[in-house]
Amino acid sequence: MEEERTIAAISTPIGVGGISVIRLSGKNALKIANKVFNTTLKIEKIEPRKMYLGNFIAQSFKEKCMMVWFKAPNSYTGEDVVEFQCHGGTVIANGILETLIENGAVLAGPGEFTKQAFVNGKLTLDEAEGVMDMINAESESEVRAGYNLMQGSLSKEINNLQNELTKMIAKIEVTLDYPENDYEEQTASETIDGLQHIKEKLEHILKTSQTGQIVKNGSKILILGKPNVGKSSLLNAILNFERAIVTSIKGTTRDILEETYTYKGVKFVLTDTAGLHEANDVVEKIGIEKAKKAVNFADVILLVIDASEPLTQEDEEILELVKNKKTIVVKNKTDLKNVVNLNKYNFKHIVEISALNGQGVEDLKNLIYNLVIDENIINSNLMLTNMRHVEAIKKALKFLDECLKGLNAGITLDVVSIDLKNLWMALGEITGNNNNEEIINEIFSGFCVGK
Ligand SMILES: Nc1nc2c(ncn2[C@@H]2O[C@H](COP(=O)(O)OP(=O)(O)O)[C@@H](O)[C@H]2O)c(=O)[nH]1
Ligand SMILES: [Mg+2]
Repeated sequence: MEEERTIAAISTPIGVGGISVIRLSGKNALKIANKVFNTTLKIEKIEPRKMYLGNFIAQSFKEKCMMVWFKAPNSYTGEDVVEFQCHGGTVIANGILETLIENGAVLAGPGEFTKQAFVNGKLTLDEAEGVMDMINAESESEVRAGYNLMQGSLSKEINNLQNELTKMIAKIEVTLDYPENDYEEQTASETIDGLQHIKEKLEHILKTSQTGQIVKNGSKILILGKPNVGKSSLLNAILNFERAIVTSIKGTTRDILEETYTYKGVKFVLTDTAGLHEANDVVEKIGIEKAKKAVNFADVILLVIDASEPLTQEDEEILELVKNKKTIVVKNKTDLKNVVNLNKYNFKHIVEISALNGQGVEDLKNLIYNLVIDENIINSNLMLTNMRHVEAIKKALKFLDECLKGLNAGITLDVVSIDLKNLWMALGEITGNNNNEEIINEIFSGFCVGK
């Protein structure tokens, strides 16, 4: 029977380590544990949230380990949960898991503990996604964003907006269904004001998604320039290790080279390219074509020029290629001379560095960060990092605009009410709260129509 299902899985990475954790969740968690785990206390005496030392009797070995019971509903999943902390080791953890399955548990599917938490109302959908984001985070800013999501920063906001809508819809429905009662009517202008307020909130949330996407996927930084200006040297200087081969021979970097680094807790994906020039070598030519294409996907372009020499035609062509992109012109080799003249160009960001001795590289990293990251957003507790949420908010805004358009054109509230419900549902997609029944309940509880 579905409700009897008790799931089990190893919750720590498989491998050799100090400890492994095996988790059981479901109605029979304690019953199953009791069959395989011996401790000095009888099962009836075991208290929740206390650690017990005992012997786990696996099929082919015994293991001295700890057990803890989280009593429903006060557990991660909302069901009875039992966790075993055993010695870390593939055979031990697998043996314990197999024994649990042998004794009535079933193997948990991916994310099933968290899914169960959602089903039991412990987490909203977006909060569950926050848990996953934290686990998969590759930078500190991603961890912070995941934590905020998990803590309900988005779901609280969305719930508030849904509640505002619920009240509007309820008032409209009451006015329509019980016209003989003189309840205070929801007017069109009231609805417009209410919707404007929701629109502002949603647009404000949506605005955070640009920074959010960078936090989630990393910011793409592309190094461009003619051969031998020091592109690969710059990549190495930014990464702080010798990743790319640097020589004085033109065409040393023939393909695209991609590496990540973090700065102030944000992930950056840095790409070194083959120098842009007329190449005869086929491999180098392909590298150059790739570099030109990459221009379109970069968040910031670092255009490297050799400060110790006047600009050449090759430089000028590349400057032309990126003039409408978010570009930082990097004047390299300033340890030699600084003779290059950029007066006839209108670049806003010009940084002088020496990739050889590292001078100016920190300032450059800071400038890159400031160009892609809005600190107000990254430090606030609400930032959209998940495309599913972005799409749901865009969808909601579409319905909202439909409502406003209708209302401004004088369409009656009963017709508009359909789009209002669609808007409510689109918001509910974010949290998993899109059960229409709630609106119905609200109508009757909030307004007490009588009889
Ligand atoms: N003096 C000086 N030489 C540099 C600097 N950066 C790079 N170089 C030299 O310029 C040459 C080409 O460098 P590389 O990074 O391979 O250039 P790329 O072809 O643009 O990738 C090498 O001999 C480097 O040592 C710098 O800041 N100062
Ligand atoms: Mg190179």
